[in-house]
Amino acid sequence: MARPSTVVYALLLCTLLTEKVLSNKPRNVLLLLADDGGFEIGAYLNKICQTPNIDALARRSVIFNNAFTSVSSCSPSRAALLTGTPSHQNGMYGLHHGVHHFNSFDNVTSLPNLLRQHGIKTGIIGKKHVGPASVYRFDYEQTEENNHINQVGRNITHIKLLAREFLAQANRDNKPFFLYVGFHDPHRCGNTEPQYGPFCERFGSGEEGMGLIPDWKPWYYQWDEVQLPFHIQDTEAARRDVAAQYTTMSRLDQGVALVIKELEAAGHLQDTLIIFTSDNGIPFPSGRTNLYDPGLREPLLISSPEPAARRNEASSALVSLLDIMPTVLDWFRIQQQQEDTNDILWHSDKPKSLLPILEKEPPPNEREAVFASQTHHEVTMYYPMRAVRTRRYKLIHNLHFAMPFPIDQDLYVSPTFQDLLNRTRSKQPLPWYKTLKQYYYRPQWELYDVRADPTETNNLYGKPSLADTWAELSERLAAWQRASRDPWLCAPAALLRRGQCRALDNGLGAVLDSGLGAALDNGFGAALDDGLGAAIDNGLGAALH
Ligand SMILES: *[C@@H]1O[C@H](CO)[C@@H](O)[C@H](O)[C@H]1NC(C)=O
Ligand SMILES: *[C@@H]1O[C@H](CO)[C@@H](O)[C@H](O)[C@H]1NC(C)=O
Ligand SMILES: *[C@@H]1O[C@H](CO)[C@@H](O)[C@H](O)[C@H]1NC(C)=O
Ligand SMILES: [Ca+2]
Repeated sequence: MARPSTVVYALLLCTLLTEKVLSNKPRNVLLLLADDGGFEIGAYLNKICQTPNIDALARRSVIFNNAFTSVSSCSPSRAALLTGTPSHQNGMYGLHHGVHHFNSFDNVTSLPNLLRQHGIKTGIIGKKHVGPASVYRFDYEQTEENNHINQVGRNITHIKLLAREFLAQANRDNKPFFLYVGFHDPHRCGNTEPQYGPFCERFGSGEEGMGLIPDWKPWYYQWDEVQLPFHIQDTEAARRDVAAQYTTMSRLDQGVALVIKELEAAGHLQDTLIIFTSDNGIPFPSGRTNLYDPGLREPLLISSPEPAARRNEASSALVSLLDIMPTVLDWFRIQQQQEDTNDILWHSDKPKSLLPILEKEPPPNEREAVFASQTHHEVTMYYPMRAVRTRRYKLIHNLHFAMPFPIDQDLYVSPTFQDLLNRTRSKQPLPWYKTLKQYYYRPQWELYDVRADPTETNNLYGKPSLADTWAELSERLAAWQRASRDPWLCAPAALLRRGQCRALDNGLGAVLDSGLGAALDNGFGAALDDGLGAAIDNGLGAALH
């Protein structure tokens, strides 16, 4: 009788030991970041744009259907992703490069700095677009700071060779690694290098004067066959723009395959967590720089090599790119010290590790929420907005709503936006879901039932039946702003001083004794709409010619 149980115990012991050994084996992370990438992906049900390699990654991943960036702008989104904090908390209020010159605060803790302290080798290839250098230091950096952005961000042959170099170094150093590949595709380039087409879709195509990227086989599309998102006007000019974007997606897609192949060749496909996502929405109206869903919603694929990991399964959990940092730390089993605050936050309103979702789909929860904070894109584009989104509702607070919504240079010169301007000026038919006037002038509060109204066209703010919903969401948004130390907490009705909102008596709100945005007045949106109509027609043409 003793023998079988001894065997059982021995087996158990063995299993426990193996598990212990396995759990101590090196684990790595590969983060693949698209630039302005959206859902032009087969795995996300685009039937026209061909992305066989991202689709193959999706078959080994959990496919997140409700992932959102916390800010729809390049540098702020990257800073948020690398710190787990919204842009208003880490100080990256807008773009980092050139005259925009935004940086995070010097005292911010970033993912690469934290990982390095724990003996993990960190590398970045491609677009970095954040600073200061001391806050975002990687051991290995091949970025726009020491290369031409097209070489490290779009030349996938070059990117492949750099990934090979980094992985060889990590193997030689015998260290676990975090490799961040910041593709510049499918970003526009009509503003910077129009000779390559609106999306740089001809860069390296092998056509005369375009150079060659040996590993890229471009896919070309007919303008009349593209799958047009609801927020882009249905015209030939816009469709041709989207067709160019699709061609650029083929370079991103093949680049993803090359980097994963390098990972495999270096012997790390079985011990690396692979994350694929994008920094902000697509560079079209209502996309990038907007807190509407086309600006905030991102593709997110996470592929875990763990035996128990879900594969080729969709998750409907509401997640934020702010969750990436806790996820990576959890993967490396690093405890992050949480800053102590006395603020009461809903448990789900803090960034959280997504690793549990990779094993089991959490039950659908109507209480889940994601948050967004946008302040600038370009330095001239001051248009602060804060938003909270649950599965059912989205509340956007346009803090400086009386100003026209700003347009970035990159979008402005695009064929799609030029077409909107031309048609509006010449009063041609504009098959679009908005008018330019509506696009520029937005009310202070926008409340949408995103389940019933996914295009966010029916603003329910002020509807008596939703008064409680608005009160709850605006309080929850204010609580998140307070917990994340938002300098804009009291705007636009009051001034923030020593943690208190002090009324400005500017007609935008009642006295803010509660210290919460909840006291901001209601019924304001209606008054505003009327007041602005006349000013728009006059001011618009001059400002944008
Ligand atoms: C970090 O720096 C900012 C800006 O100087 C400051 O407001 C903030 O209190 C600092 N945070 C910490 C934790 O020291
Ligand atoms: C891309 O990189 C490869 C390898 O460095 C180089 O041979 C090729 O000329 C580059 N292509 C372009 C278009 O710059
Ligand atoms: C818009 O109009 C300008 C000036 O008439 C013209 O040069 C341009 O090609 C037009 N663009 C589009 C996209 O229609
Ligand atoms: Ca971007």
